[in-house]
Amino acid sequence: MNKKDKRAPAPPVALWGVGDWGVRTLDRLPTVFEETVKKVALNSDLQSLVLSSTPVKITAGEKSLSGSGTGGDRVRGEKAFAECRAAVRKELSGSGIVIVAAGLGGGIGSGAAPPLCRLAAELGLPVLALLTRPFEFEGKKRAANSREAVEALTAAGVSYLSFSLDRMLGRIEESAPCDRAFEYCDRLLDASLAAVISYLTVSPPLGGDQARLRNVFAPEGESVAITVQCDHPDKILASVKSAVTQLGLNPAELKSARGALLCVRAARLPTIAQLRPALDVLSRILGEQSELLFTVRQSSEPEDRIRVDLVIGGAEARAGRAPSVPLVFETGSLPPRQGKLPIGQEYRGAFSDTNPTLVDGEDLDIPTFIREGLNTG
Ligand SMILES: Nc1nc2c(ncn2[C@@H]2O[C@H](COP(=O)(O)OP(=O)(O)OP(=O)(O)O)[C@@H](O)[C@H]2O)c(=O)[nH]1
Ligand SMILES: [Mg+2]
Repeated sequence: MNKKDKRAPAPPVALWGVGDWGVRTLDRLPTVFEETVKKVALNSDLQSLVLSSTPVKITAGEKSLSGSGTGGDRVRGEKAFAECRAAVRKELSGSGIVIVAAGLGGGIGSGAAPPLCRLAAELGLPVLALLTRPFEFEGKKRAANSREAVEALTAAGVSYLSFSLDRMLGRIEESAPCDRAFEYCDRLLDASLAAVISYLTVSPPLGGDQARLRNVFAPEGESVAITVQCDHPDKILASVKSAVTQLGLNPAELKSARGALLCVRAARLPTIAQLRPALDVLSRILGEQSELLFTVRQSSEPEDRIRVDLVIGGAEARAGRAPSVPLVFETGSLPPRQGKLPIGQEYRGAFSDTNPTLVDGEDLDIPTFIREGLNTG
């Protein structure tokens, strides 16, 4: 065995945060992933890198940008990446699967994420990207940056989950304060990322199959995600139904989605009997060609807090806001009488077992709107 062989093996996942949002996402990653994820922050903005707790940081565009942002210029972002390409290559070598997280719309995220993914692929590394597309209210320039970046990634054959922030925002009331809107989106995105990493870092058969996960990450279409919680493993089925309801996808969209990833986080792992009905429901509403993946993760939370994350990949793209579904906010304590929506809490949808679902005497577990396509938005 030579010296090189004695090194500790690389963590199975290399998570790259690109641009300001990407770097902040790294910092929010739950500590439970510390040993299985190598984090790398890539940004041109020195302030963002200095503030980040991520141990490995690469400054893009040291010469051309001197530590500042790109000012939303995608071409500058691409050039900045070219300047640090050698450092990136060095950091990538020997990696496990590479996940690139970037908020598209700005200059670095949109300009550097595509060449980073391409470089990783050239090095023979499996690559997945987790991307957000900007809110419509951020303007046309950011929309164009995002569109061009998505086109570049698609052309390079990169598998990605691409979340429309507008679509996510459609789920919360218009009266929600702006900062809370971003925060709400971040919670869903963080949960999606954690679900993906959980799946990748759990041994088969409960995860770890990169090729199957790639089936959910589509080189086209949109991703949608939802997080719900319940207080007993017997309620996982109801939670999954609630999650599906809140996704706001109509039956045709669900059938044509590329795939779904369900992640259950609980202090005590659920039994097959508790999990299977939920998977059966998903299996029935997804199409024959859709991938259905699930994983379970032990969490240090109280026994009565079971979290269910559902991520759908490759759904049909929709313009603008998704239709709102009425939300009932689940609160640990009484909500304040006035002020902000308790967006920091997890959500419960309108669906419950008491909703009318009796049509045709079949598929009784599926909410009415899923069966009848009423929610075509
Ligand atoms: N959900 C969420 N999205 C964000 C947040 N900050 C930025 N974004 C989204 O990410 C996009 C890119 O923003 P940044 O990451 O700040 O941009 P950047 O890649 O650093 O680009 P430049 O600073 O222009 O070089 C924005 O257009 C938003 O759509 C946030 O805190 N939460
Ligand atoms: Mg920036």
